[in-house]
Formats: sequence, C-alpha cells, structure tokens
Amino acid sequence: MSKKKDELNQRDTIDNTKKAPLTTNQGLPVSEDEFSLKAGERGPTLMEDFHFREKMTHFDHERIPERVVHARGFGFHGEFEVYESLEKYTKAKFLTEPGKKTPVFVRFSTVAGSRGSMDIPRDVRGFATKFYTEEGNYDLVGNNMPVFFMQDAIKFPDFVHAVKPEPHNEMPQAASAHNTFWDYVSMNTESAHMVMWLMSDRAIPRSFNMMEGFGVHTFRLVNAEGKSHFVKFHWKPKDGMHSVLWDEAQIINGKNIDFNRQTMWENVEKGIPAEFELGLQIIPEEDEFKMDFDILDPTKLWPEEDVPVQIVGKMTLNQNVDNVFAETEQVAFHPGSVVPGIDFTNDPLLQGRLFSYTDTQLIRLGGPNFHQLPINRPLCPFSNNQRDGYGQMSIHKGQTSYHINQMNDNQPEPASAEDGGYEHYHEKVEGRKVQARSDSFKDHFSQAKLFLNSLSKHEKQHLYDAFSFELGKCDMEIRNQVISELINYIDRDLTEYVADKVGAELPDEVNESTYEKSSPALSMTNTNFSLNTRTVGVIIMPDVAETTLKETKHKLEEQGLQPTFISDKIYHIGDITLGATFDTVHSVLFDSLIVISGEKPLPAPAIENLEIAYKHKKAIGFGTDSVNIFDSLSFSQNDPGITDIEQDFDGFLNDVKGHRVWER
Ligand code: HDD
Repeated sequence: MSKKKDELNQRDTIDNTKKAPLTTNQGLPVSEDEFSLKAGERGPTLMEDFHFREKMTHFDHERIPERVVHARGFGFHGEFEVYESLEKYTKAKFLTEPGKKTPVFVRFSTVAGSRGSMDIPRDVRGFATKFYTEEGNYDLVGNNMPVFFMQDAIKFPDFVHAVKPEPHNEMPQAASAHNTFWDYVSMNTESAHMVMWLMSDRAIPRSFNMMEGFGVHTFRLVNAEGKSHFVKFHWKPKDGMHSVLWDEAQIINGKNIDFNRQTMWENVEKGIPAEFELGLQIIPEEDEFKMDFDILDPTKLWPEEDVPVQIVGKMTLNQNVDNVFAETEQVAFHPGSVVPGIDFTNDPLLQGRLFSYTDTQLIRLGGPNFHQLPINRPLCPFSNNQRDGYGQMSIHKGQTSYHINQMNDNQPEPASAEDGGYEHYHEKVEGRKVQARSDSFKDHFSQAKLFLNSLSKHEKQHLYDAFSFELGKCDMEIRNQVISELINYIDRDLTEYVADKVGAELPDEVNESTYEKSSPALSMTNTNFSLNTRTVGVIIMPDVAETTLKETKHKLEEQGLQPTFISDKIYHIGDITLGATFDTVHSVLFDSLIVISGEKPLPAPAIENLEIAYKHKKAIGFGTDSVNIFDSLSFSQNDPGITDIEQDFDGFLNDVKGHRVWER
C-alpha cells in the first residue's frame, strides 16, 4: 500500500462498513429516519424538524461544480520508483535516490465531455500525476498526446468554448464533430498538428493502461550546480499503446459507458496493476536553437529518433480509491506544483497554465484551503502564515501569522537553495512588452505532415475516415472552410479523399506541406504487445461438456487472459456458472472471441457477435468440432485471424497479443 494511502487510512477514513449508531452532524442519536416531524399524522412538516432540515440541506449541497474541462475522470493510487540517480540533470530528491518509492495519485480523464459522459468519445485523454515527494507535491499534468491545440494560453477559453457542446442547444455531448470546433481549428491553424492526433487512433484508447502520457511542454531540469537542461516528460505503457476502432467505440459507449474505468478498476481489484515507465527527452541548454522548430512551441514534438527517450523509472498503479468524490473529484492538480530541480520555460501555453489551475480550484473546491483536503495534502510537513479562509481544517496556535518576526523567531527555512529551499532558475530575460508571437512559432503544418508520414496504412485510413466522419457532421460551409484553410495545407491526398467523401469543394491550388521526414515512434504499430489484461469472450452452447469448459478456462487463464463465458442464459455447468449472456455483454467489450458450439447451430446473437468481432478485426478462435459454425457466418475458417484453438492455440494467442488482425 502506498504511503499516501496509508496516511489516508489512518487519518481520514471512516469505515462505513462497520455498524455505527446514526446521529445528526452534532452527534445527537437519531432513532427515526423515515418520517419527518408533522403536525398530526396527515399534517404538514414542521420547521422545527432539525434532523429533516440538516439531512435535506446536505443533500441539496452535495454537488460541486464539475471541472470546466476534464470533468470525467477516474483515479488510482500507486508508486513511482526511479531506476538510476538523475543527479546529473536534477536535484529533485525523488529522481535522485534509486529504490525510493514515491507515492502517486493519477487521474485519467476525457476533456470535452461532462462528468456523466461516456468513456470512449473521440477526444484527448488527461493523464495527471501527483507525486507526493518528501520535498512537497509535484504535479505532472499531462495528456495522452504530446502537443496541444494552441501556442498561447490566452486562446484556451476560446478553444474550449468551441469544442464543448454548442451554447444555444448544448449539443453534441463529448464530441468534436460539430461546427464550432471545426470553425475554430480552421481559423487557428496552429492547431493543425494536434487535430491530426485527435483524428488518429490515439483519441480512442482501448484502456488507460494502453496509452502514452506526455508532459507536453518543454520543462527544465536543474541540478545541484544550478545547470539547466530542457526536458520533455513521457509515460510509456508497459502493455503498449492500443486503440479500439471508431465503429467499435460508438457501440461500446452504448453497451458500457464506463468501459475504460471499469476494466482498469476490475484489474486493480484482481491485483493486476497498470505500469508505465517514465521517459525523458533531454536537450542541453546550449542546444536550444538546434531543432528545425522552436522548442518552446507546445504544438511541436521532439522526434524520438532525433532526441531519444531515456527510460528512467517506473510507475505502478495498483490501488483503487475508496471514495470517488473524496479522492478523484477533490484532487486538485496544478502544473505550478514543482519541487527543487524542476522548473518552467517560457512556453506561453505553460505560462498561462501556471495561473489557471489554482484559480479554477478556488471556485471548484470553494476556497483557498483546498490543499488541506486529504487527497491534496502533501505527505511532508507544511507550514506558513496563511491561516484563515473557508474550510480551515487546523487550529494554528500562536500570536504571529506574518513572516520574519522576532516573537516566534519565524523566518523562512531552509534559508537558501543550498539547504533545500526552492529557487527559481536564474534565466536571463529581457524584452519589450509586446502582444506578439515569435516568428519561430509560425510553421503550423510541417509536424502535422510528420505525423501523417509516420502512420502505418491502417492508421492512416482510420485518420482519413475520422476526418470524413467529423466533417460529415458539419455544415457545408464549414466543410469547405476546413478543407481549404486547414487540410489542404497538410496533405493533398487527405484533402482529396475527405473533400470527395463529404461532398465539399476541392481547392484548385495545391498547398500541401512538403515536409518529408517521418518518425516511426509515432506509429502505434511500433509499440509493445502483451497478453496482459487481454479479455476473451467465450461463446458456448449449453450442451458443451464441463471438461471442455474447464480445459479452455485453464488454458486461457494460464496465459494471463481473462475469459468470460457467454450464452443465451446463465447456465450452471458442473461447478462452473457462466458469467454473462448475450443480453449483458457484446463482442465489442472483449479483445477476442472463442466459440465452443458443441452440436447445436449458432443462435442469432452469437452470429451477430462473431460478425461484429470479425468486422472489428479481432482474433476469433473455435473448437475443432465447431467447424459447422462457418455455415452460418459470412467469413471462413481460412481467413486471417480465425484459428482452430485445438490445432493452433499459439496462433490464436499471437493474434490476441497482436491486438488486431489488420491484414483482414
Ligand atoms: Fe489543462 C485541467 C492537461 C492546457 C486549464 N488540464 C486539466 C487536466 C489535465 C490537463 C490532465 C485535468 C486534471 C485533473 O484530472 O484534475 N491542460 C492539460 C494539458 C495542457 C492543458 C496537457 C496543454 C499542454 N489547461 C491548459 C491551458 C489552460 C488549462 C492552456 C488554461 C490556461 N486545465 C485547465 C483548467 C483545469 C484543467 C481549467 C480544469 C480543472 C482543473 O484545471 O483542475 O484549469
């Protein structure tokens, strides 16, 4: 158990699983909780009923404002461990003492949807990590995409207003496929690169443990000698990056709106953690101007082939929260929460974020003491002269609440950076006050093209289809505008495909980016492949032998796969009780399907599940005596990814591990 979880358990947890007397908030025992106090059995309720009023008032105030973005999130506790000391680059203690375990809390989120929206919209995913270090909390508030929609934070409210449901009718929920989003991005072409990521498979991740995380901005690491290096932070998932198909995502969102949170919550309950390695890309300060873009521009990534990602540590998320409101909802992140050895750059997006996050917590969490909420409280001691405000949880003794006083010998301690105090990096800055942007930020399209150049065939097709889907939901004027002002500057082939698909005008002029480089690391085909957390829906007919069931279950579980047996109703076969029916689950909720049919012909729902699994390019296995199933299916046993599991179990495993059978 992480130290933070221990602390929460010891200091703050109230165990409501144990029987306890019911009292009011004042501790008064309550013996009647079903009937309010009335003047006569059929009479009106009386004001005097303090228990009724207290209970109702609490209920009436039980909601806090949801986050203005990233409202839908899910959190996990865990630990981070650095592999080797990074003292060459930073003095941050949690990065310089190998073997030391730093407790973390991670909140994954979608961005545009409201709190009750679905888990797999086409959207960016938030990946925010709070490290409870001995030098204070460090928040790495990142996303699952390495770039962003804008270069200057002043545009953030405009962008968010454009992507959120439109204000006149509050539609569509959790979707960028509408006029205002596409109007915004075509008028703000610095978003071109990020739009490519949003239209790619990265926007529909299979699960939280199968996506990357990025700090996005260029930050600084500063070592004990005061030397600084530029750094980009990466989280690399041990299970690799994998996504569902868009058609599949849309069905999942209906069949199980909680798909991502539920699968990871269940894995953690079973003792299967999610693991991510921390990677750093480092550029020495003297090389600041060596790239063909400005490293302060948050719409640019550093190709991994040019600046390799050094793997420096591992994060293991292995504990669920006990209470979603108290932990996941009340957690407050802030990119400005740093520790000695980590500092900022002049990235204008980062600079704006440094204001926004504390500001938003003030309204969301109701006042300046939100840092005292159990999930936000540092594990190390904290003390200063800020005393009052809503919700002060402590009683500070003593007469002085101002700095440098003689009465309590109250001085800042440690007295200097050498003694461990935070010191801002002594960067030299000078310039005129201007509302302007450097010319070095003006190339909006080269990296959009770099991303496209780097995709595999099927990834590219998904991106083409995503653009066509999204623009197909917009008015014709917007389609024309996006095609002529945005896509036409990225790639002509994409422009022609989408224009044709959505019936828009094809611009005569070819303006595409001529950028030729590609970065293989950007393709999800070059990721890790693993059977860990993979699921199999096993469709069975009731006449199947108990031994066959047991053997199949054993064989699958031995490989770390998670089988769910599915039939038309819940059968008890020997000591196995089937887990699901065609009414409660669907092939979209599994990575693969197996059919063990016995003698009986396949019922219609089984056929539907298999056809859809085939369409979604999933591995499909069958038992030797089930070959007759192909009489009722549109595909054959010789198609790629269709395997007789008695003859070639390893082949089936390989296909599951491969995530999808793309050549089908
Ligand atoms: Fe932000 C939340 C990530 C730009 C303003 N942001 C928020 C969360 C994540 C990010 C993961 C959810 C944290 C949680 O789970 O509680 N945001 C990013 C990234 C950005 C980014 C990676 C670009 C690199 N954000 C950004 C800008 C601004 C904000 C430019 C405003 C100037 N973000 C906010 C916010 C939120 C937020 C409004 C809403 C809830 C919160 O902060 O705590 O202040």
